[in-house]
Amino acid sequence: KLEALLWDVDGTLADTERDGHRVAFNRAFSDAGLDWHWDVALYGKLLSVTGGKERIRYYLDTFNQVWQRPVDLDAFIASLHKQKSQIYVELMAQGDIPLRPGVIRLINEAAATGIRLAIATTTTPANVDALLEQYFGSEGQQLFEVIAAGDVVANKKPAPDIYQWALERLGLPADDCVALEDSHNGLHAALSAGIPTVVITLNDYTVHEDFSGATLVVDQLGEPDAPCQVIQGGEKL
Ligand code: XBP
Ligand code: MG
Repeated sequence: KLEALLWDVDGTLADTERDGHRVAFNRAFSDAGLDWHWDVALYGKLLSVTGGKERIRYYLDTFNQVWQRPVDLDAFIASLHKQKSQIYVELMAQGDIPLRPGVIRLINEAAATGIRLAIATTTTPANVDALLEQYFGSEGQQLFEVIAAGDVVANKKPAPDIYQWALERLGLPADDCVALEDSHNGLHAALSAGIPTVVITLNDYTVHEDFSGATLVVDQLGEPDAPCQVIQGGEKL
């Protein structure tokens, strides 16, 4: 029996990356007097590493080796990322980051039938709070019983840690749950934790990734007047 849905945030609950996280990173760079700019194409490559602080480090290691690093690079990245997170929260509150189609409907339907809801994401907890506040108001925090986010685990997706953390707090075995994901990294994390996974491909950055192992792949969650298209799987449902 399906007991709980575990939601990824970035790309799954909302269209956060290109006009949200990417814009916030670039503004933080400019605020810090850096001449770095992550265009849409470069950001696609950087998305192979999850987590904002980890992504900045990956950018320096791979795409900007000439930049003169400060002695305490960890502290520098942490403060840059703090500024980025503040900007992201502002963008969310301005309504610049839209939810994916069908998300509200599925969340409400699940809650109405007693299916428990959780979040499992690599993003910063404050970003999740801002999203819940923006789209669900004061009820957002109650809607999701467990919010697993950011640095609560040492290893981010594609490691299974964040899903294992969420399962422990829900007190459920993996096969009583379904994870909802939009990326190969996210799918890998959920499957490594043993959770059957539905992938929603409505993300230009991840649509061409390998989703083998997913229970079901659909283009979007859909609405009654605009149903989803099944891309892969579904036989087991
Ligand atoms: C999403 C991410 C996140 C955000 C940045 O991956 O990689 O790291 O891009 O968030 P997923 P922070 O959807 O698989 O969870 O800057 O807050 O770390
Ligand atoms: Mg995602």
